[in-house]
Amino acid sequence: MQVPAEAAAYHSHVVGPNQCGSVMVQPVAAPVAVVWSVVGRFESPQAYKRFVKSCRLVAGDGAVGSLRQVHVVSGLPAATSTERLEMLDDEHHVISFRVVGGDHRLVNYKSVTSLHPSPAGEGATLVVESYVVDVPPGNSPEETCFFADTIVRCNLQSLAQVAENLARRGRSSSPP
Ligand code: A8S
Repeated sequence: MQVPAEAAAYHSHVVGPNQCGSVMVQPVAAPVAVVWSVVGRFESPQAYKRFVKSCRLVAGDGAVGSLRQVHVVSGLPAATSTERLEMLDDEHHVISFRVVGGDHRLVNYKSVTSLHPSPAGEGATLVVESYVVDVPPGNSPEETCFFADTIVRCNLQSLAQVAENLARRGRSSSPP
């Protein structure tokens, strides 16, 4: 799916010689404000990220520069990840974090997620997520991106489900 023009500026990463990256777009049948209520909370990635078991802030109060420690579910080649909030724009609905530690292979992973009103119609959103990451020794760029793409794709689908459920609940409980 095509990246909306207004999203391009947020997702033009510099990809170094030993890095890889990609951009993904996820349509969501829920308004931007509802999707943002799920995505825009740095301290609660477990609200939609399937592989996150738990998370707590280890520095800061949720503003830019805060650090979170994520514990990953078992079965993955990782247990924890320490992540720094790089950008949080409540007005334009953009959030970005960088992986600064942990016991996994996605070194220097940096991601940006932005929300855009969908041209498909009122109350729908396009979520654009991009990342860059170092290619670890022993892996190819293709393998590295395949691994990260799989996780991000899964997170985006889960985000769509969570936001769509919230939007449905909101509609049914609002007065006629
Ligand atoms: C995100 C995106 C990714 C998270 C990856 C790609 C990760 O949390 C998992 C397994 C790993 O091996 C790396 O938006 C890491 O969270 C699920 C721990 C970083």
